Amino acid sequence: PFAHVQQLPRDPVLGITEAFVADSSPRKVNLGVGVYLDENGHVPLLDCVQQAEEELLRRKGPHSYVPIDGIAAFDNAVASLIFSGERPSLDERLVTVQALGGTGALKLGADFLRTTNPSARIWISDPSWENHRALFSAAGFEVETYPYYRADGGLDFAGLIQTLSSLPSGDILLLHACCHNPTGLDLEPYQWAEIQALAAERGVIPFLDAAYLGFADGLDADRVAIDTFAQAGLPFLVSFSFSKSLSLYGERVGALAVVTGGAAERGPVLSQIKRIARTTYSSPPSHGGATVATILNEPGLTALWHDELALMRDRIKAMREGLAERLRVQVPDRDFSFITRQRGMFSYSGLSKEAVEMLRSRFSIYALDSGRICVAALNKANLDIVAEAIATVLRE
Ligand code: PLP
Ligand code: TYF
Repeated sequence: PFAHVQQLPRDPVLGITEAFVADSSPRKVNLGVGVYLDENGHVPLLDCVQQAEEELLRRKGPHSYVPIDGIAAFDNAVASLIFSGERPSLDERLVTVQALGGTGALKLGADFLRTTNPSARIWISDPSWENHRALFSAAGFEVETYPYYRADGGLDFAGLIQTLSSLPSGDILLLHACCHNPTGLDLEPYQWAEIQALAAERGVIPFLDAAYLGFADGLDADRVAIDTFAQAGLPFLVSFSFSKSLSLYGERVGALAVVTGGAAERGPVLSQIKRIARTTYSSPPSHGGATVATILNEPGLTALWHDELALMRDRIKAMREGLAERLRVQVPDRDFSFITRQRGMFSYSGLSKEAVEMLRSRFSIYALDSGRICVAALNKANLDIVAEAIATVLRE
């Protein structure tokens, strides 16, 4: 019955990791996937996570079902994390549900919006995380793009605004809350304000994807986009991921928050999202949610998390500086200062597809075809190797 089934291409990001795993070179470096690695090249187990897990183990709780919309203590703490000081003003019309990572949150949001706005289109940045297009297409949406990255490495804000000015009411605008994937280019506070005002005028629904909160300037500073929309008090959605900020990738823990139009909308919206969850996976897994709830509800563990997040953030910045400095010395005719201005885990390096192929075949260094590299996978041991390899392919 499956003879007619077509072979699909690999995920452009996860496919690179498959090729990396198959490479036998001892010097191989994976700068493809967006995963934070510590100075020793390992995915860290954060102390705050370990302590929370030990506490959960001591409690010897049974593995019962979690409510459809997630662990209440998780949903409550995450709403405060996402909206911080703006939460009290939103609370009576806010819906926050535990989701299976940031991807699961996006999928819940996509399926929900598809039922409420069946004729809407969704607008994503050009370029964006590859899975945005795939996920919203799979949910039945027509996916369009708005200009974002300019060929000169700058941000095409005028193009973004021009597109937004033409959108019909009900269309959805997907924005990266901070640490844009893949470009590392974020909007300035005044630009967020302008987008918010224009989206409100057009009746466009903003959907903020927050997968890297805390990786640019810290949790509070990185909330600028969320705060801007929250202060306006109009409906919008936030998808949140703990994969990177708590290094909980495999636990699949995230959340979808929907700021509805008013208290009367809260119950109906929650019921729709619960229907989607129930018919997709019934209820979320408990371990990741319980771990996060423990960390966020114990001030000592929360403080420890903030420290550990700062260490990850600072290490990434040091790696950016190290890479930019080495390239400046080795390729003096090119400007690499953009590497230190970009934010988050990625650098859109400007490497051509041919250069990326050469990095892979000659040096076993894996980047995305788009030239995106994950600077969070650099460390003191591979920095010289990577910089020299990039300098070599750029000179050819
Ligand atoms: N959104 C963006 C922009 C991402 O880069 C990622 C990366 O993983 C996700 C969402 C998905 O997060 P998760 O891995 O928690 O599903
Ligand atoms: O962009 C990245 O590398 C991360 C990890 O389907 C990722 O966001 C990549 C692809 C994917 C899921 C996660």
